[in-house]
Amino acid sequence: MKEYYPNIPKIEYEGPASKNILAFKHYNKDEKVMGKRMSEHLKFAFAFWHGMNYDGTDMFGGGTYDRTFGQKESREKAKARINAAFELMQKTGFEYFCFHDVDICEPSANLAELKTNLLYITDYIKEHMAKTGIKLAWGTANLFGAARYQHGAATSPYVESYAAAACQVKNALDATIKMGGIGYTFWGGREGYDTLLNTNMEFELDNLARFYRMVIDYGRSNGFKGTFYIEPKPKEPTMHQYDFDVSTSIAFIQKYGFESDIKLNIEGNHASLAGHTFEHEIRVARINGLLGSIDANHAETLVGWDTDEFPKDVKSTALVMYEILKNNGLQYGVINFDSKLRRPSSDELDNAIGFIVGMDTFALGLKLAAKIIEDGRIDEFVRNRYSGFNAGIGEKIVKGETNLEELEEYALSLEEKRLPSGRQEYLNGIINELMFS
Ligand code: XLS
Ligand code: NI
Ligand code: NI
Repeated sequence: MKEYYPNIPKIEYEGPASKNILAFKHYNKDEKVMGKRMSEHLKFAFAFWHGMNYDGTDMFGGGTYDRTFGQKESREKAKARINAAFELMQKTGFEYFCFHDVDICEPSANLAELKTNLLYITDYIKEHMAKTGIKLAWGTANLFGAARYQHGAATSPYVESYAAAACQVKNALDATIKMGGIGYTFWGGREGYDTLLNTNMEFELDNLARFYRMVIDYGRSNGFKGTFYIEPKPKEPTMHQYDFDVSTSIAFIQKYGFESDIKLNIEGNHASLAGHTFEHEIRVARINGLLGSIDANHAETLVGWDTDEFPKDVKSTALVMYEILKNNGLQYGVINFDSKLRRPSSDELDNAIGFIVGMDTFALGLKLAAKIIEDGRIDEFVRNRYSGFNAGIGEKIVKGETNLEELEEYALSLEEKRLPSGRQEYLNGIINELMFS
């Protein structure tokens, strides 16, 4: 078979001293961290859309990066893209991938063609999966690119758009089931509004829930045992998106009773767009038992939109991996990479390097998170901070054995005193110390 990336060798672990950019310095897949292999902690999934399709186009100009794979727009090009993707995944060591329906096949003039194209290309992908052992993490449908979704898909005021979305999701879910995916993602790119002046929010949300119910029922009755995920994002492309952040999405999941089927797929860049840290969003999902999967792309926070960068901030990945370790791993998902090329990064090596550096950043984060937990000072500090609730009146509060009268009596018996320090300076110092020890 033709080699698409002759300049990219199989990426091996060479250790921290290596100066070879086409090598892992920290991601050593068989190395054990807290009793588990790195590759079990870090189930990396390769995202097709930016990984193989994005060509650098932005609001101000066209593509800068060659995504033709030596072909003209056609089925041959779609197949070449799949060949190239599997070559890149094998060379960089990805064990999973994820896709939008439209990413993996040639452009389709209508829904019927998309269905046919998807059936064809998924047969083709399955051959690659069988040969390489690479697995499907999750699939999804692109319900935001086509003009038919200009007012939304499952929240559109138009039945035609709603039905089209149902058709596309049915076929994308069939494709996911066919390729053995462990998840299916709902990302509501156009599920929201641009102005409340033309929007019946209550009706749109009820309709969205009816949509998800139909998708879940269809999936379950067709053998899908995996997890459905909502991927929260507050805005872009719409002014306000209904899956604003993890808390908002949990309220939706709970209101409509989807707890046993839907969990969250949390993206770092979407967290910052919502005014949160990545670790905050994961914490909220984790403490509510709804952590599903991770979309690991990172924000360039100063620009204020979804840049979908490769992860490069070790402190952030450490705090993310800390949450994941506290969750006993991602029980229902993977860490997908949506590492979009920078528009000026127009060389074929840049894509591979983005993935390598992203994986290394997560490996460093994992090691640092393990150190934080093994060191124990931060966890101990947090435990001690709440120790007043372990005995006496505090314990009675926790057990629900007290009331306002008793608390008033207790409060009135106290002398005003200075409270202990929150010690952020000390705690951040510990992280720096562990990072460089
Ligand atoms: C866009 C989203 C999208 C989802 C999958 O902002 O991140 O790429 O991950 O539809
Ligand atoms: Ni995403
Ligand atoms: Ni995104």
